[in-house]
Amino acid sequence: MSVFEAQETVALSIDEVFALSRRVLTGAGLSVPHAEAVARVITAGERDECASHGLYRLPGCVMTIRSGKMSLDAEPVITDASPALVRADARHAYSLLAFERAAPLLAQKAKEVGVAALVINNCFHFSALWPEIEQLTGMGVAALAMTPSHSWVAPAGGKRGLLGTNPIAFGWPRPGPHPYVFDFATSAIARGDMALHDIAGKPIPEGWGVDAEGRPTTNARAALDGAMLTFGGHKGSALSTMIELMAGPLIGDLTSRESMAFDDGAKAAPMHGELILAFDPDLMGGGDAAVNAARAEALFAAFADQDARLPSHRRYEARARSLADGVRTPKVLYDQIVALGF
Ligand code: NDP
Ligand code: PYC
Repeated sequence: MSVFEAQETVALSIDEVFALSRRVLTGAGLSVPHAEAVARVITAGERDECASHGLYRLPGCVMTIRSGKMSLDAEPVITDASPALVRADARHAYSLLAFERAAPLLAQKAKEVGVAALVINNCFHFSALWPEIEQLTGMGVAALAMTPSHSWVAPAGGKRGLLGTNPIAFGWPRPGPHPYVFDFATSAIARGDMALHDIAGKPIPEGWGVDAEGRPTTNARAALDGAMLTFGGHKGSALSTMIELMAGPLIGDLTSRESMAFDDGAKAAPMHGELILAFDPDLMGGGDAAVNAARAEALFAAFADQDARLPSHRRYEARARSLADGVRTPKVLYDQIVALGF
């Protein structure tokens, strides 16, 4: 349920969401290829009712553009680094164009070698990972993506920000339009969702954050100003640390703590790297691909047998609704976008 339930909304078609996003981003100075790559992902977020990574992000994008830290037009440099490695240097621009340009080569390499990696370096990153995972499953490969962010999250047992909200996402290709995909922050909730609680004036559940003195709080603003907590205690903390390492030092890029230091109070989007792994089920399965795919389908069917839903099922239902009827975005968020003046 949305934290803005029962509040005034504005109706928009999917095309209007894209046009609004593109207008704001180009108006703020982003080049057309970058603006359209970002607008596509914001539109997908709004369409799938992922409010924390939909239109709500536009004011933050404008703040990032105006920070002076980001390149507004750098063309990503894609390098065929080895039989199993693609490197994409985003050159201090947003990550999304670099991903779009490099993803086909990543999938091709996975199909040639079995498993391949895409390393994106030097990128500003604000987006949900599932749109990237869905692009890869659409190319017939399984995929795993992860990225640091800013050091807003205390490690298990700690009280101060050290780790990022560090999302991890996985996708498995399936027959039909709906792959198996999960995508979650390793903090108890995405920071975007915590901020939406603050805007809506709603309390947060215990366990999401601590205040600036390290005391448990149900006040979203206090937790945003203090520290967020990991999901699953020490388990989320360890998974988040793995992401810091795998999408940080392993790929020669910044940790969340280093990204925060780079930001130096500008309040721009995090700047770091991203690691995306792709796996070819045919090559790795080593046997009859159709039999292996059917065994995966049997696993998914067993969820339905006990009325358990698969991750992304809510998104796919929201997508169908939005494509038919458009979206309703909270007026308070829409007004913030209009106030940007583009
Ligand atoms: P959620 O906790 O809302 O959802 C996490 C995943 O769990 C989704 O795939 C969701 O599917 C699934 N899920 C939720 N409830 C159930 C259920 N009852 N049964 C089965 N599956 C379920 O997400 P988060 O708040 O953790 O993250 C939100 C987004 O924020 C992510 O897309 C992430 O990429 C993004 N993010 C980006 C960051 C960045 O640095 N770029 C940092 C942190 C987060 P469904 O959507 O269908 O509900
Ligand atoms: O919601 O945690 C978040 C987030 C961080 C960077 C982009 N989104």
